[in-house]
Amino acid sequence: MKQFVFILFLTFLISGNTNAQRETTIYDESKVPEYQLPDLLTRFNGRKVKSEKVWDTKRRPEILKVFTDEVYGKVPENLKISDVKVWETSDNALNGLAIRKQISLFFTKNDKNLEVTILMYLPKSVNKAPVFLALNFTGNHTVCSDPNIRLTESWVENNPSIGIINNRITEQSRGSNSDSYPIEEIIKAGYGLVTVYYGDIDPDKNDFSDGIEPFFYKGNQTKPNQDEWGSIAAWSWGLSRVMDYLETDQLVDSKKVAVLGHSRLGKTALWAGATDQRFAIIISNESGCGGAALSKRIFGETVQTINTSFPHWFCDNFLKYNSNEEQLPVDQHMLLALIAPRPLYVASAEGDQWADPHGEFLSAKYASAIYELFGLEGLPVKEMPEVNLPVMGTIGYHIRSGKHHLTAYDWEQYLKFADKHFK
Ligand code: GTR
Repeated sequence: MKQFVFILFLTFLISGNTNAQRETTIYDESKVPEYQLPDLLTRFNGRKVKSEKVWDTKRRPEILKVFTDEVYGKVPENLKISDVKVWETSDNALNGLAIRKQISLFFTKNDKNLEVTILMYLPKSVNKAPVFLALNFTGNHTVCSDPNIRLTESWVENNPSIGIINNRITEQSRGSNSDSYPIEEIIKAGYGLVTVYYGDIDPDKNDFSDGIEPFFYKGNQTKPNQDEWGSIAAWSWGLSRVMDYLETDQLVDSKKVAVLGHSRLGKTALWAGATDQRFAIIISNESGCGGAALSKRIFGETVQTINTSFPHWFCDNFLKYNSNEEQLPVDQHMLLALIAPRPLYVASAEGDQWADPHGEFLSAKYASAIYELFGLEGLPVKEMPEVNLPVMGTIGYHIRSGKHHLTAYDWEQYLKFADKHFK
């Protein structure tokens, strides 16, 4: 009996230790616990995937289903754009360099209305322009100091340093995020920039009473069901609706839309690329946990940390994997593989260990197996490249010096990558 109690006590100590370990963030490569990744080329029934056809018709759909049901959540119903309003088209923007266009998409259902405003800058020199489509964090007017950009009326997270008070923006924040959007360089390279404030689609807070989700509630429902969308899936749904609009706009080449996002919006760009194959290039800037970084590799942010800090980003089913990543039937290299054979760029920053740069790189490396199935080179290297030495195959990757941010350096690489695949 004594022995039994002692063993019980030992078990308690050991499991206590494991949990304690999980509470401290791992930033040391030698402390990463062992993990096993599901094989991309083995179906859940154990059969091997040997052809593009089996990938497209069997393996890809089963992986997409797990990500939908267990990670990001289902879109409950279809909802089309109810109305489009073009506020303006000016061919004299940025000192005559660009066309500026501002359009609102309206979504209406029962007594609910949502307005999502698109800002576009397009090169005058290109007939139907290839574009980068990027959601932004604090309103369209923050991407450029252009006084003609309309101000959003949606909820915005408070930031008194740029005059965002009572969750409303003011003039003070105009242009405040322009270092992340080198619009002139983009235009001079022959591309357009299309941007939308992500909070127009769904305000980024743990509250499902606003944004697009309530449009689909049934009866007394107050939040999505546990396999239904969190905010990431809602934002990427919004990207697809912007794509619906772009397909109708004569100024844009909708076959050449590169969807790009930074951080939580990088996770969103990846999910948009996985769920909507109209996006021709997918770019994830420092998307980290729930984005490009592997979840089963415990380093930096973990499933538990992200679900605790941002309980509204994923579907509730994802909570099952808090400190339990080994039970996840998928990992993020499989999300990247859903983008194949389309070009994909994954970027990390040396000063962004929270996002696990090595885990982002490994994910891109393992996803390469599916690009190879298509006869393409995925990542052109097997080992992580040096800092500031980008590599570009059909999958591109870089780790740059500096912190968690979307920078001009990142854009330089994305423009080269787009040239490589679009021109
Ligand atoms: C962090 C979060 C990351 C990343 C980032 C961002 O706090 O832990 O997953 O998404 O926010 O979006 O800025």
